[in-house]
Amino acid sequence: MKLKRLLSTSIQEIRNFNNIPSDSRIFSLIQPTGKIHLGNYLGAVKNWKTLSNLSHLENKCIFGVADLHAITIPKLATELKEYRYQAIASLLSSGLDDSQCILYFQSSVPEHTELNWYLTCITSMGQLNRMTQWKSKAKQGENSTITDDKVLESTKAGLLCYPILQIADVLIYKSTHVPVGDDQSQHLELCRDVAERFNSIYQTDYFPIPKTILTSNKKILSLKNPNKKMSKSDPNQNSCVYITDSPEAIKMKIKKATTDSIQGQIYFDPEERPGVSNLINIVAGIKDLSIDETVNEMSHLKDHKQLKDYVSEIIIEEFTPMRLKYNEFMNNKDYLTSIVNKGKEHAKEIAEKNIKEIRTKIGMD
Ligand code: AQP
Repeated sequence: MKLKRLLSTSIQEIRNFNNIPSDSRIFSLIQPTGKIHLGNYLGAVKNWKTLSNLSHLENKCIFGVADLHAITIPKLATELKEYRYQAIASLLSSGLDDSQCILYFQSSVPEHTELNWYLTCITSMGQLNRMTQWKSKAKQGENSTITDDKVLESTKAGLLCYPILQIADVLIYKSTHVPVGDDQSQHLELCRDVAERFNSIYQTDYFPIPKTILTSNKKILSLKNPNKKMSKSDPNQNSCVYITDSPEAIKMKIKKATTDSIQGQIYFDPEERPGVSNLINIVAGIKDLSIDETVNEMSHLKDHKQLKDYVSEIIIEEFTPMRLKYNEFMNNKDYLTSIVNKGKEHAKEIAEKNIKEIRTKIGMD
């Protein structure tokens, strides 16, 4: 019954953006673990741009860089510092406008970590153990469990517990909508559960139960292995197209993309033709078309080579202006710092007010 209710209310598809109420709070973060790739862009950031451009949602959106999450896999300090700049430059060059939304670094608002602790105290280890993301990040098998001694010893607590920090990220702003890629759906289900538990324990309706906003092309797959998602940390970097890739690099990566041996007409069939379907999905995402409309537009393409040339051109056209802007932003780090400082002030204003109310709810004031 509960599951049925969650499924029917939790997912809001892209075409309903205009129905999002104007008193909503839209929130999402991206990790500074490298530049933005096609998956991040089509699964999340392009949606962020669309949402913050809607006049009724202007200044209702908070987007930022999840730097506290990035250290669940430790990095050198110099590397992290550069990645944080890269992430904010990527968001700006993808079209986010700091006059329409808050752009900030998560770590600059310590209220996230205070709420993280309150929520850690009401989240069960079993729920964390059932999450699948920590298993792939900790390079453990899909069916591995924290109750296995070997897994327990080799898994850092931060990797197991970061979904709770994600929940605190969302709830500290009393967010109502969270636009993310499909890979984050499980964590958002947990978020709704923990928000409901907090409300129930402290006999309040303080936290809204946030909805997930998914794009229709929810998951962009690896170009080299269309059975897994496109990911920055994939050791085979030909699997991933970044917004900063040169036209030559994009052409090369698409040319080497895994497809199939089916000759003739291009059609969409994720089961039989996962590689080709992934390329169609990419074009659909960039052009904001349905899969049927995209396949129609591609009806003149007769073979894999023509398909790949076509896909390369579409991506190059979309990413070239972004790459040029990205380079400009990275050459002006003072400007990037001024953007996140302004974002921090606005985010803190909301978070400070909310954490005071939360302390009162739990008797910590
Ligand atoms: N392949 C994808 N398809 C659709 N959406 C995706 N997202 C990530 N990969 C895909 C969405 O992008 C947003 C920001 O992601 P993130 O950088 O915070 O974390 P991630 O999901 O861990 O991204 P990566 O590339 O897989 O990073 P690594 O390799 O460092 O772990 C999220 O909304 C995510 O859903």
